[in-house]
Amino acid sequence: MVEKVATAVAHPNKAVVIYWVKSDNNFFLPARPSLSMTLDGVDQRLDYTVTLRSSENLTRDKVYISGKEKRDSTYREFVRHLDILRTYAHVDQNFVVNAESTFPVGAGVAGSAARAQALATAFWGLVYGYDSKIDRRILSIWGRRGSGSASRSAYDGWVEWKKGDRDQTSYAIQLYDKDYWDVRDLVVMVDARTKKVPSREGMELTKETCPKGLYKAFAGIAEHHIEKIKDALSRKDFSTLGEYYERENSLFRTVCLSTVPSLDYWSKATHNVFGAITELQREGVPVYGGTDAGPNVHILTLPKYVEKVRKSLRNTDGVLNIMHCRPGGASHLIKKHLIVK
Ligand code: 2P0
Repeated sequence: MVEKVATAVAHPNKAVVIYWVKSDNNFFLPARPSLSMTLDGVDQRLDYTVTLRSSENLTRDKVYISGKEKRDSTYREFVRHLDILRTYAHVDQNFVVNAESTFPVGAGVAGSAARAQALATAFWGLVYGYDSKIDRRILSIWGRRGSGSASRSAYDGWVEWKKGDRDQTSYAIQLYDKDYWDVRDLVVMVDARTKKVPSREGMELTKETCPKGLYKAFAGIAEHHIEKIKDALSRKDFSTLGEYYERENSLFRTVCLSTVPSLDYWSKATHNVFGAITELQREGVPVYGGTDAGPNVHILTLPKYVEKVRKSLRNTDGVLNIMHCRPGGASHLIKKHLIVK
């Protein structure tokens, strides 16, 4: 067998309509549809890069992150995802994975989405070749099996993940490309550490313990929120986009707080940042706040307000730094491979 190599880059995404809880834990089918903006950094790239190398002599997969061999949960996640990809593509060889990221994974921006989509895209390149026409629907499905939110990072710009009811019907579609509307996401970092309860575990807890009526209402309203946001996107109506982003965020927080034990992902600094957002809103600045399953805050705003928002947040207690993001690109293959040293 010939040794083959492929490398892909993928970006994280920020949900404005949130994925939280799986209806199927094997296929990673979501209990509600979601909608996101793929992210890239304005001052610093948000790239997750994966090089996949097949080799005749390997008796098992090997995983290197930034050149260091892993045998921990990250390794197990890569192998679990590779096993699924091998089944889809009828491949039975082992791989060396070499991965690196230009941003901290597990701490504020959806690193798992970028990681799983980079692996899915690299796998495509390795199996079908760089000249093949990429089928984004398949990449979305392949990414989803690694991490649900990775289904959305197959595309640039604004993306909707249809929840579907089986493996082949749960995938994302692109609504608008990254150049359609220059919305900015200021990721206000208040804690760079990995989150207390990982999303996957948190979702399971919610599924088991959140009052059924509350979760049902949260799941049931997603479609309506998606329709409202799609309409806002079509008209580039920022205040409606922001309004529904904030509604989603407060419902998500209610669901997390109503989980047992309560999932309070916020820290004192998170509250301070939301206080600063309220102040800015009072001054008429178009800013809307939300979080992922962690304490860092994603502030949506428009380019001309970025400096004002940054300035006011610099004086907010507990703010470590602010990552300035804009709509980012789709996952893609590159020819500059990472080398295992
Ligand atoms: C989202 N999150 O829609 C929401 C917002 C966290 C809060 O998607 O178990 O890392 O790998 O499918 O994709 C985080 O979930 O979880 C997530 P798995 P994932 O972006």
